[in-house]
Amino acid sequence: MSPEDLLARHPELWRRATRHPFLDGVRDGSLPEEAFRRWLVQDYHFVRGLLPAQAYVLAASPRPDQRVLASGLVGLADELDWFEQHARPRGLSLDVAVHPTCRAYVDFLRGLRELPYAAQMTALWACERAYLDAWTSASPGAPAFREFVEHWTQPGFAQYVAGLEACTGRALAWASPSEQATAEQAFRQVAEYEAAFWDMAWRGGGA
Ligand code: HMH
Repeated sequence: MSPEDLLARHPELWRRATRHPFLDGVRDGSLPEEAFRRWLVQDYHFVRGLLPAQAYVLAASPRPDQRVLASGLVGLADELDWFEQHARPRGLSLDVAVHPTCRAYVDFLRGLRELPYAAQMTALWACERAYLDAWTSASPGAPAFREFVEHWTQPGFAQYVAGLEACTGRALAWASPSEQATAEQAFRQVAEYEAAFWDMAWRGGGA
């Protein structure tokens, strides 16, 4: 089982994770500002949770995977600066309650360290691949949102996702059948959390 096999085996789930009226609104400019602001604040909190979760994956990683995971940690720290810089001119406070949908996703990431390494790596890759595919669907984006579309569609980000995919491919190739099943389950959970995250940003509700 490879990362591409996972995508091919769950096309409908992946579509829901990466296609959404929120993203259509980013593309054509019809996205309500309120939904965008809700997404921005909650995504900041998501990345706040992802960074330490990824640090645990790095701690468990084999030697060939260390560079891509470590570079990703630096990238996530940069991304937090970037979110803070975007929140300020919009008058957005980042000091708000974390939405239950975001909290559940972060709790899942925090729990990854209990899983076999192949499942940890699969989840990290799926999470970033989802953003690459989702924002690509919104490309080039209406002027108001273009900078955000560019952030997750630039070649550097696509290369990072490819790096994670290579690590995931190796981990899955080494994994036992039961570890592979756990990895597939983690993939499905990430896709569900991604779909729920867009719903949360779009409608504001849904726990
Ligand atoms: C919800 N998924 C979500 N937010 C993100 N920033 C990423 C994935 C990619 O880092």
